[in-house]
Amino acid sequence: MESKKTSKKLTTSKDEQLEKFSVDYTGKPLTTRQGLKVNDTNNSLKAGARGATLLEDFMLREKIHNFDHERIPERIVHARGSGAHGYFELYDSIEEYSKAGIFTDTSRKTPVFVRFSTVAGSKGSTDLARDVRGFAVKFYTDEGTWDLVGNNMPIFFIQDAMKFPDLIHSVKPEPHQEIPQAASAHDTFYDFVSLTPETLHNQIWLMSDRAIPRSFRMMEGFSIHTFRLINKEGKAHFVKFHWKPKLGVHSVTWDEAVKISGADSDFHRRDLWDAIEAGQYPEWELGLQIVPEEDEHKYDFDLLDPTKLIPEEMVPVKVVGKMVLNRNPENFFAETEQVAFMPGSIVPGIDFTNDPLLQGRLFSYRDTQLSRLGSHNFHQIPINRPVAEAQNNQRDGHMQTEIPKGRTAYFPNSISGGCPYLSTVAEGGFESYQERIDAKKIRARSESFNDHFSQPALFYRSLADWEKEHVAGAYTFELGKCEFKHIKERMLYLIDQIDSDLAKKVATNLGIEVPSSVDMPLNQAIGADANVEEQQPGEKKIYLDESPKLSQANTNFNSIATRQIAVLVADGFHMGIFKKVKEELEKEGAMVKLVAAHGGTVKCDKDKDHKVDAAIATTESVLFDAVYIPGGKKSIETLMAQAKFTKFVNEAYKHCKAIAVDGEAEEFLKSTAVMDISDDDALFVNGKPEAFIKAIAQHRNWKRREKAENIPA
Ligand code: HDE
Repeated sequence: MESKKTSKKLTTSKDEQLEKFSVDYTGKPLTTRQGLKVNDTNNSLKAGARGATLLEDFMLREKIHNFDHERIPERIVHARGSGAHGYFELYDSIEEYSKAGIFTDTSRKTPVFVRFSTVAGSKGSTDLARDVRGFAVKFYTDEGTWDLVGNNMPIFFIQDAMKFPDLIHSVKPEPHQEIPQAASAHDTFYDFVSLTPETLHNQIWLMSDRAIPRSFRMMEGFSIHTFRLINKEGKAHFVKFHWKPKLGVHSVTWDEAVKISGADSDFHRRDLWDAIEAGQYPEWELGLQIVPEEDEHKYDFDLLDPTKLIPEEMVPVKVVGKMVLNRNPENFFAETEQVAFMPGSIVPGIDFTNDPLLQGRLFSYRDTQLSRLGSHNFHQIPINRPVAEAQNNQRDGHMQTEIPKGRTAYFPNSISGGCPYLSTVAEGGFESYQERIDAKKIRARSESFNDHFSQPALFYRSLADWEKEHVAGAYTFELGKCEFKHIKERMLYLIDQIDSDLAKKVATNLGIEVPSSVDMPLNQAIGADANVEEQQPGEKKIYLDESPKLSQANTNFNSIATRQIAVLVADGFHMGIFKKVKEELEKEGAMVKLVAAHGGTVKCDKDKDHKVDAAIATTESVLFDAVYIPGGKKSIETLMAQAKFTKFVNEAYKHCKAIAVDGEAEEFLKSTAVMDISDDDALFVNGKPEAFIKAIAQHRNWKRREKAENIPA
């Protein structure tokens, strides 16, 4: 018999539901799938010890049969992901906008399951690819499941679902050789992008630091699409959803991303898992940008166009609640892999708009689960079960695991008393928003979607200098990987429309000129009979000089919680000051890790053993946020004798991280490539822990970047 598992704290109704499906084999005998006890699972049944294996061996057949079918197709996009359980709480009712229980009942703790993902790479690809990140939240509400399936960037590449297969085919590995994996830096992607100017906005976000987050816990999330909120009176407001991370929005540099991919390609997955295991639960606030229906045409862009954001300076984000992730999955496959998100899952009080990208998604997600999960009964898989009661006359099919009672599976019926019965709107029955539609059936794009340059330009203008440099570096890397000159030139031509300086910088790095005109067969991107003149990518408008909220320079810098601090030590390290520094760092929630010359334990100057978290041979500086080196003559001599410690410090310096040293460690610091110890806000020699903490909270000292850039680490 399988026993129930009770080790984890169950905080939500979904946790309790999942617990009923959990099994724990501790203290149980091994059996076949039929419950037969097994006495040998190492040898097959043979005719003699060296003899042929017998067909009779049902145990061998069962074991191999199961193994043969273990894998399921990975997601066509967002294959690589990591999930966690948690809950959502509302601060104040917003019943004036929405009648949804989740937005009106402040006493609820709505269970959630969240899956973060990269888009292009396969299931086993690196977490640190330059890519958009998926941010999919399943709310198990009392009125049914609501899936808010968003990304960490507020806009998308294309305006119409019809183009999605083309976009994805262009970014996925090229079909002839299946190269490159989890990378957009190749010809087919830029061929498509450069022929499809609507992609430029998301494309420039992809070149920014947003595409290489420090952690899933330090990313924003966005619905991208405009949705509707509907109140009790049936009045609608447009809404865009935002997730704001409590820890702020932070990224790594491209040089780190490349190195982390080798040092720990599970970096984001591990980070999320470890933070939750340590009780440092990640939190986001849910914010809404609400626009009255009357204001639909008030803006210089179309609210239905998913390549446009509403600058927060124009419509502020109203924070309404918070989400906390407090439990890791018990089993990756059963939960994170089998979870099925569908933007079509909504609840009364929330509704769609005619955003043509959203409309296509409403079909795709249900459809794709069939090839991934194998049966339309995927909603019965424990992670996909609603917490709200679900009953209807949809029946049978592969892997039906429920036993519906009774004689009827149709509606209306009298034999079952009309059950399951219909609900009125007042009782919670879903009613679609009664949007007036009076239009011709036409395969076309709205002219109001035409402006492709204003918002990428606004984004670029709003970035800090160091962020702009990163964008130029990213374009250089990505276009530098393209083989076709005409593709690079077409890209430069388009970048030039966004910002001429940026285009010039990239062109210089690529060793080519920014062209003044290019061959741009726009009717390929629009339609054979389209009036290309009318469908030009549009004049650049300046409706806002800058949108400071778009820059990571203006995020939260108030916490070092969960930051990883490497302490470089060898036998004989000075315990005195280190003890105080460690206490101060841990008080602020940082994770202090001893990185030593060898594994096992290391002795301090008080001759006490301290557990080593990582031997220098097994770790890299890019996996940490800051470095501290305590004094101790013997310890420092050992560190200085091993080149990898020097490399560790050089890299931390190169990546503009905070470094603090005490006592004899000053000598070590001087022997590294670190420059101008006195003139750096994030370098401390015999300094105060408070100053070190403040510098770590700043994430990076970008003022150092010019000096640090040329360090050969
Ligand atoms: Fe998706 N997308 N998508 N997407 N998407 C999928 O659904 C699709 C789009 C997003 O962690 C697939 O279950 C189409 C926008 C996330 O399980 C698939 C279009 C946004 C995830 C699919 C889009 C997203 C997916 C693959 C254009 C941000 C991962 C497996 C019309 C708002 C969910 C699956 C998870 C996954 C289709 C565009 C976000 C094939 C057709 C825009 C976060 O159904």
